[in-house]
Amino acid sequence: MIRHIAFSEIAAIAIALAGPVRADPDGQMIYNDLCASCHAESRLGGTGPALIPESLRRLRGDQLEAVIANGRVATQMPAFSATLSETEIAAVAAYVSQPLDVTPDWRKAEIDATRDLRDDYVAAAAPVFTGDPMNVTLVVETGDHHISVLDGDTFEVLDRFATPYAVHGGPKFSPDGRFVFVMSRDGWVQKYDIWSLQEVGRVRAGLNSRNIAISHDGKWLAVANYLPHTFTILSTADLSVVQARTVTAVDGNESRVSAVYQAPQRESFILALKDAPEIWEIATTEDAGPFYDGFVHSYEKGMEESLAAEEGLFARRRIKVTEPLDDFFFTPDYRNLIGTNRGGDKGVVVNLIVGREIAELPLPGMPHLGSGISWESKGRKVMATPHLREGRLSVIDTKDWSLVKTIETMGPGFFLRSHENTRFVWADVFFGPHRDKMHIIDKDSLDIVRTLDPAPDKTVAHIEFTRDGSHALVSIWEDDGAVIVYDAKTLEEVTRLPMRKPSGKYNVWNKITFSDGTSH
Ligand code: DHE
Repeated sequence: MIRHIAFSEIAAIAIALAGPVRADPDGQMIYNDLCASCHAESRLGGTGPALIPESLRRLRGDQLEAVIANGRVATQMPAFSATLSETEIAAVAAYVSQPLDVTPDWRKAEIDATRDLRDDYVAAAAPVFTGDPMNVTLVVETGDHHISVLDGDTFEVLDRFATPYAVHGGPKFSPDGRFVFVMSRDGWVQKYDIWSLQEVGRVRAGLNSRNIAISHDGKWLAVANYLPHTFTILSTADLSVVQARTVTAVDGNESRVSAVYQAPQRESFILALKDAPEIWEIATTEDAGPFYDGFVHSYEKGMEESLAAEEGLFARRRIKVTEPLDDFFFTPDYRNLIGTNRGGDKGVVVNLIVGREIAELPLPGMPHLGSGISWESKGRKVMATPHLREGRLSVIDTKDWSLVKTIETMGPGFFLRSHENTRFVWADVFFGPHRDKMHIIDKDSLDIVRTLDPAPDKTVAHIEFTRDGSHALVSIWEDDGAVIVYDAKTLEEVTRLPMRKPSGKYNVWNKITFSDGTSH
């Protein structure tokens, strides 16, 4: 007699023939066992950085797996290749790449709870070093998350202090040049006293942040956040939270903030909204009236009510644009900004006084307007921007917005710098086979007059000048890197200071005076 075999029996036989079943490794379980003690079970970071897609996006291809397998030099991150199999590493990588189920609240209470003011901080009555405090230059060393404080005359390292993990963007100085504020991609803001050479404290103002800006009077610090969709305003005095404001566009949807800038003459902050065709201006003065006159006309009919101007300190003004704009360059008078669209193929000029777009420029190849600088060239004010996807610099007349010249370079660059006391503009070649080159451009002829080759096969990038413009400091952007000091006139090397993957460098005087030739 033939017996009918049930499907479950067939499945059982098939499994038995195939041998023992291997369950897929559980990434979350491994994470909780091995990673959570440093990165927190919430994945929002602890002694280690946050492990969420917003902060991991910069690791491309299999870089995330490679970090888990091999660890990170000069950090507490160990190598797990001996403990975990390749599939287990892949499972952990997949787990931390998933968005959080719920974005935690990160408002005043949560932020204030992270505020950590140093007990051992003593405010010095005068600088504790003999050099010129206005000629101090900070070097961000991303190799081991430190900042070196350099005397700009002797190039002596006055102090080297630990920063939060992954500092990004320019540190911001108080208007008197005494304090500096530094921000990390995980949203930590650190306050450091240059006179005392001591950290004052830190606070976590966002979960994933972009940059910071200080108000014209030095009282407030704005933090642009991707996560949550807020900008945070801190008191610079004690890092307490004044506001953590959700960024809600006219259509009711929330937006990330891709950057915040100080507009000193306007006594305001300008916010670039990543996901909405709006720019926000936030007053940093009680007397916010004049900024808000006459802007409602630039909005579509029927929206006036939701756009009604706010008044007083931190009043918001919305400026409507055709599409979301990122990465701003400001003219030195802060009347106009140039932003780029998502496609990265054009620049849009927005006049901040009338609150609308006034011109469009063809800028294909992803202009990096945030690195744009301006200078006087043959009697006219020009600005130049590198392009992240093309080996060229676009030079634009800031009066009529015409393209003055396209300077062909040896590859796409990231940063530009000049100074009022030099004839030259320095431009790096950040990407591609010529990343070890540095172009020197004549401010008037707009020709490349020299190409430096200071460290063959190494990335050479980002430039800063001393206060008087006599020397230019350039990073060899490598783990065993250096800052090279050049005589800005002869273009000869003066000295080389060993540093751990130095990135940006920031001179106190050039920054607080908005020196011509620095990006803001
Ligand atoms: Fe930056 C400044 C945005 C990737 C190093 N970067 C800025 C600013 C913005 C910005 C909006 C101006 C803020 C300020 O200084 O207040 N950066 C972006 C991006 O959107 C981009 C392309 C992608 C991202 O992941 O955020 C990006 N930036 C990088 C890097 O990969 C760099 C080279 C290495 C790093 O540290 O992450 C880098 N960005 C810098 C530096 C500055 C900066 C050093 C300050 C330059 C200055 O001279 O002021």
